[in-house]
Amino acid sequence: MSSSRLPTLDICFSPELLPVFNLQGRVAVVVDILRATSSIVTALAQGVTHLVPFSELADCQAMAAEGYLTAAERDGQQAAGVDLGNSPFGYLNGVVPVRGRGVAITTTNGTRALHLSAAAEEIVVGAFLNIGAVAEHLRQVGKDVVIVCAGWKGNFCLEDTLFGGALAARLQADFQTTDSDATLAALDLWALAQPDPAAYLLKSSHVRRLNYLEAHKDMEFCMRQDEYAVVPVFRNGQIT
Ligand code: 3SL
Repeated sequence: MSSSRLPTLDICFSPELLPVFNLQGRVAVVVDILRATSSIVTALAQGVTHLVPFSELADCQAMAAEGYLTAAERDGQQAAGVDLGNSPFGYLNGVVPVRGRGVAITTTNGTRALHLSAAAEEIVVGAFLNIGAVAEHLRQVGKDVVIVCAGWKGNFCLEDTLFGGALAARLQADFQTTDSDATLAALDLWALAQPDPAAYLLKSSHVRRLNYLEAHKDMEFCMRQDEYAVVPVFRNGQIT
């Protein structure tokens, strides 16, 4: 009798829960829909050569001396003394030419989640903008997957969980998605958010935070699916 089994797909709702996950031998899909991973995906799709994620603002700022563009967000706003904030439109509006440049980046939650996923066999950067490309990559790799939601300052958030549900829905035929209550809950949330997930997300705390910061158009952009085919991978300190 064959012992083949489908690879598993689990969801870690917050980086604070990572200690109860074993990432060894697994692919981590790190997601911060609003807005770090959406911006990273956009940056690479617009010709940025690579990004270097930092936890500390000062370390990110110091990379300007090495010829890097610097991108930094704290509490939703662009930090002082850097070239870019955390809006994907920073890579699209042409104000700062980005093609062919390396970017040093630090954000409140997204870059932290990337570093905390270091034990994984591979760390993939996921967003709605590249969800189809990420799904296809995971099918090809065929290993167990943990979706790591960046959340907000350690808390659960709706937008990253919605992404987890959307990715699980796309992979249901190829992955075991019914063993984990977290995955089941995310699938249910994704179903509940239909037919208009962006409209559903209007109730989330981070969208209210971004509305206050007049970044509503960022939210609408970050909820677009399959805009880009890039599959960014974080290895050896760089996202390429
Ligand atoms: O925390 C983060 O990593 C950011 O994505 C937050 S914000 O969307 O820029 O406010």
